[in-house]
Amino acid sequence: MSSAPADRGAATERAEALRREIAHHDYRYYALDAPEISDAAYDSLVRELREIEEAWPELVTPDSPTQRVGVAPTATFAPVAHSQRMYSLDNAMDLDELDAWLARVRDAVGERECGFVCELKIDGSSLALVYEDGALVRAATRGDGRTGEDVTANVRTIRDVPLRLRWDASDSAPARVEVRGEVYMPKASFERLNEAQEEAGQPPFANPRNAAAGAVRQKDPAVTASRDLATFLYQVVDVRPLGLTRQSDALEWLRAAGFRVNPDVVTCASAEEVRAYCASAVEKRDDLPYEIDGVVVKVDSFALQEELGYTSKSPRWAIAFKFPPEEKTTVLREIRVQVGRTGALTPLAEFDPVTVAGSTIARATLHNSDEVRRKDVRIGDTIVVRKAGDVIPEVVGPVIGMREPGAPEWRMPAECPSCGGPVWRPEGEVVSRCTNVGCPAQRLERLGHWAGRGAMDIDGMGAEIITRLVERDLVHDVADFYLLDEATLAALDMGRLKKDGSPVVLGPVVAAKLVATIDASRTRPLARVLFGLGIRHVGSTVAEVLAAEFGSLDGLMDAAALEPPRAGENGLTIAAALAADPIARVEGVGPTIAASIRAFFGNPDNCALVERLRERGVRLAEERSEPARPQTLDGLTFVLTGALERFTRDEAGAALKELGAKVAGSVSKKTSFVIAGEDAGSKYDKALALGVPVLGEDDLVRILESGEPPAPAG
Ligand code: 3BD
Repeated sequence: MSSAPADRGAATERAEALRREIAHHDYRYYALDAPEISDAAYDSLVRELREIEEAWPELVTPDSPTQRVGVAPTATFAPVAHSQRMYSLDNAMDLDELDAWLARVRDAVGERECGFVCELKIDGSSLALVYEDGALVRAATRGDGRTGEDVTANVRTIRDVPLRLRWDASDSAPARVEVRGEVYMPKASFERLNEAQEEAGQPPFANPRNAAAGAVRQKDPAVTASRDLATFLYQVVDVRPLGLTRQSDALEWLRAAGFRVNPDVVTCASAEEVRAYCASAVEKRDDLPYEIDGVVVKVDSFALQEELGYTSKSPRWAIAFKFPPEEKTTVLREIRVQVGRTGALTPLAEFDPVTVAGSTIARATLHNSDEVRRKDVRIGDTIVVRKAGDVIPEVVGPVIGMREPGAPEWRMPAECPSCGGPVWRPEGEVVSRCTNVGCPAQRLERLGHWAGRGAMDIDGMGAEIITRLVERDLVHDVADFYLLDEATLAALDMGRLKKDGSPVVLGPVVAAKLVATIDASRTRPLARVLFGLGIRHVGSTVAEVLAAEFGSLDGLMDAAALEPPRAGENGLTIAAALAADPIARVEGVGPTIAASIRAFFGNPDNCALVERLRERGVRLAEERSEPARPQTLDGLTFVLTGALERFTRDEAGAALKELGAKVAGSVSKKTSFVIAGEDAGSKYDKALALGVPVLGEDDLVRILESGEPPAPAG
């Protein structure tokens, strides 16, 4: 029964009162973490408001707490130009680097007093919120710092984001305020989400940061609403109209305006206090309900901030003190040996699950037997684990003092764990291999590789279905995928039973989709076919180069059929032999890869496989088309390194190639330009050493937009 007033005036008044009251309790609960009423009482207020709004739909306002999930799913997010650039932060990787920064600030500030604000560095995703006349009108992601994406509908569903500032428009609320902060997923919510992902057969998120960023970019706001996100705000963009003079005051203003501000913020009067806070913050890490990856130290005074200014990408008045990667101990239970598609045997450490940097890990690759010996890890050892780059699990080493006496050293088995075939480790190589080409584990890996993302991209053809297809003798090699029909797939027994005892089969809907994707894969670009064949040393980059050079599989096979010229014979120098080899002379290929390609096509089984693919309608040549854009970068070789903000390296490489450029994987004297993104590493150093000009992402964008080659160095 609805308790909504029957009179419109009374309904309006009651709805307004309820909204004010609910906003107040939201503030108490989310911003102050000090609720005044029970959850049940709060729910009752919301329910009453909802009933009034149902009875009087014209009384619904956009900032009503009932309207958080308001709009239908969208296909894309509109770009939003940030009113002021969202800068990056420089990192201090240890206390020495922090000291160096503090000293630089001291030099610039001189004798004047200089306080600092230390904030925990929340490991989430940045967000910019715009309020007009007190109401939330826009929420945007950071994007590349200049342009973000409009995620307003999604951010409205985050419960701690106020839909209105805590002032009436008549009060001190300025006409337009922009605030910035971090949206994150609490550790507990992240664990729950990943459990649900697993139950639904979906891949888990690597860490809470990725999960939060993903939740904010959901097509459907209802999904974002279900993800339990939270925020901490740390910046008021235009402080002058508000009369704020320091960061500590800005944080106070944010609190008063109704935002959540991290409670662990401290102001420090001296460099010593900053150092002490940073050194001790590491200890907090495990006890907090959310992930942090460091401390952000900021000069408190806005006047001093302005004096210190900015570098091309970050403020000089702030620094991120990064924690060392978190390390945990656990017990190594097993070293399992995995068989790869080329027969390579990889030892895999399996240990008791531990939570590291926000997610639970239970295994890590040990790469090869040399690595196991070098680390000297033994089954039963207590081991130290961490996440490299905060994503990839890694075994650091054993805690030797806790080793059981007599624990034996680990050895690579002499037989393949999948087929029992002989294991061989060539002289001078680190990798042991199963030498049986018929090895079932290798076959499954080869089939999976062909169907995989970087290769023929047969979406839906996962490990489980492939295993069943092989078991049922329906697929022996990759060409057999192209013989599968809907009826066969629909009836495929998945090896499980339903509750009623009948076998689970793939079914007609999935089967029809799968047949369509298999068919679509017949016309993938040649490079993907080449990569999919799984020729040793032919990764996706080499495959691209080969496809561009030879244009067809036949072209490559013809070149491979030629006996390669040998250095030393007929007085041939190494360079001359290389130049005379049509495969090895291709930039980025070389003699090792050429030999591997010849070995592959020298095997009649592989040639027969190629013929079967041809017969079954797989396109084995490049689709010839005129270049769409003038080839203005012809003759230039680029190397991409570091993380770009606006595209992936693959996308940037493809765009450069469209203009006729070559894209290489490593820096040499032949490199024309290096494009360095964020955290560029050794390639950047090598470019500097060789005097190769280094360009930034902005230069790259200019090149791609104008089609003009960059100006030469100098
Ligand atoms: C936090 C910049 C400044 C306003 C620039 C000084 C780099 C992510 O808790 N302050 C914080 C936090 C992040 C910040 C600033 N204060 N910038 C801050 C930040 N308490 N995480 N960040 N960001 C936010 C970034 N994000 C993605 C890619 C590159 N940079």
